Amino acid sequence: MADYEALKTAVISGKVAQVKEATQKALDAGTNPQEVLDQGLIPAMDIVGAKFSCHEFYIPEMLIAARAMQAGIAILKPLLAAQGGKPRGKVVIGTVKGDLHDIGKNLVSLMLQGGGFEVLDLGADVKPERFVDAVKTAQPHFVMMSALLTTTMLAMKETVEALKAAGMRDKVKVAVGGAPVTQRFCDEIGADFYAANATGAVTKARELLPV
Ligand code: B1M
Repeated sequence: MADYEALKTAVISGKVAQVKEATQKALDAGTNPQEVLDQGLIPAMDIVGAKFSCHEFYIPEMLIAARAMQAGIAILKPLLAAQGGKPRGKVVIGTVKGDLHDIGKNLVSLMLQGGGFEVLDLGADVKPERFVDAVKTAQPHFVMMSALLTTTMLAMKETVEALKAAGMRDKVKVAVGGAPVTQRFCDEIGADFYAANATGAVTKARELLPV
């Protein structure tokens, strides 16, 4: 059985070697990689966020925990991506302008690849014009934006406006997500769909793909 408490403690305290060991142990015990992610690595980052909110953690601790989490994700990555197969559709993805949080976006990207999508990942702090250029050149079915800060959510609206101004809005479905993003915000800015998590993003993208 997977020891999620050990895994969470290792992430929270930023112990890379212990995260690798606990992740590998869980897999060796036959645990599904998705479960290791959902019950070990992701909840650990929620605890880190709570500690940051109550000033128990500061930026360095958040960074150290993020690095430890990424060590666990690196082990899960080939297993999560393995379900892939022939590309079903193309996605341009990025974290919006002014926002450096990329762990959630990377997970969405990874799960999309696992779900059979071809993904062009623009990274973090992506300006609206870069999204527009990528939509013009790559001609994806979807452009997906991630934001983790209430302040940077507004860059999602700017990007939708930039797509409209470039005459590209009706050429692509726009999807938004990230902790502060809601369905209501999605509707307000005229995006096509909101997903609360990586699995939701894959499911909705599949539903909307032309057959
Ligand atoms: Co920052 N940070 N951070 N941070 N950080 C938060 C987001 C915060 C909630 C912490 C807190 O106060 N409790 C808070 C935001 C408050 C707010 O705006 N409401 C915050 C703050 C304030 C800041 C700074 C401003 C701190 C400062 O400098 N004073 C600063 C901003 C820097 C910047 O971006 N310009 C900052 C910096 C950082 C680090 C660099 C230290 C680091 C990021 C490292 C990295 O990403 N490479 C960091 C971290 C690690 C966090 C927390 C602790 C964890 C984020 C994370 O990786 N979660 C976070 C607290 C928290 O979220 N609990 C926090 C795990 C990840 C798997 O979840 O990203 O939500 P998440 O992604 C999920 C879903 O949201 C969804 O699917 C993912 C997987 O299921 N999803 C999508 C995400 N994108 C999607 C796109 C889609 C669909 C679904 O498209 C369709």
